[in-house]
Amino acid sequence: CAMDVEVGSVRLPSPVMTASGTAGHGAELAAYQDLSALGAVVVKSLSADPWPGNPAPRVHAAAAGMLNSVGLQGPGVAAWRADDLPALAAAGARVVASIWGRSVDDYRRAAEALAGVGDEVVAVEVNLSCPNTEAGRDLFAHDPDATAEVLAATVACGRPRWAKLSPNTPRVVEVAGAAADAGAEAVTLVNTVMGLAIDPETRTYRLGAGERGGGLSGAAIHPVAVRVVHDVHRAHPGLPIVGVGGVADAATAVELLLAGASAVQVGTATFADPRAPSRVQRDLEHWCRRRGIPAVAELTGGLR
Ligand code: RRO
Repeated sequence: CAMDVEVGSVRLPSPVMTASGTAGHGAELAAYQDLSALGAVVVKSLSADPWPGNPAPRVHAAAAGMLNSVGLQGPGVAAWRADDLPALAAAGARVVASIWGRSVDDYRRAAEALAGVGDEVVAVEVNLSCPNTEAGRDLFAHDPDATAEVLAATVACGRPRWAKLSPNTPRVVEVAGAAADAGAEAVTLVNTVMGLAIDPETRTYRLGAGERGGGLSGAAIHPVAVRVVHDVHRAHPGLPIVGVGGVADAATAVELLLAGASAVQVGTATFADPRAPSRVQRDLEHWCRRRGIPAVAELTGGLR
């Protein structure tokens, strides 16, 4: 089964990549799999400046998924280029740099700081949808105009841009259209679902972010991701989609592909098994081969 896919103008040897936030800022997963064999490695969102993130605890294991309130901790784009990117390049990974900002100007500066980056960076994922910000519910990805403004401000990165959008709004289909109109080559669907966990014994919030809760990921949100990918694909059939949310094996990956995704990202599954991205890739290849499917790309939007 041919495993290569295209996400807009970006050609990848496999549709399976890591999800932002799960592979760290660099080559943390290199000890567990050949990063060059994955479709791409998407690094944790970087801002123009270093950022300390939220107080601990930052993760909580929920019944069917995981809550996180990391709060965008990171070294900033320039330090990442100097300290982390070389190991990814040495591992032969295709890198997707994820960027974020607390203002349009922050996004602009993060994009400018990526200008002239090496060819190993094949795309830039513009994260408009982190639920763990001071802005809380007022995310860029909840508003088509704010989304368009950020995309207009990030051209200077010089790479195809994928807009990472939020499932926490009924306007996600409209926002995806606005992102495409403003220059996004693809959309990554979806970021985490806003959640909250309370400790019954201490009667306190489980996560250090307190009342701001955290983002729910993993098995619990897989059907949410399938729904959003499906609805965006129906409304914007020409817009490439990277599907993410609860991908843990071939079946969960294939669901997102059939719903309209051209590629998928593996996130939460990596915390239980750091080899999850390469395992899903192998599982997907076997799944296709057993069914005589000649090319994984033909699954995209193949829902009957
Ligand atoms: O760092 C985080 O808290 C975080 C980010 Br940037 C994001 O996009 N999604 C998420 O669940 N957590």
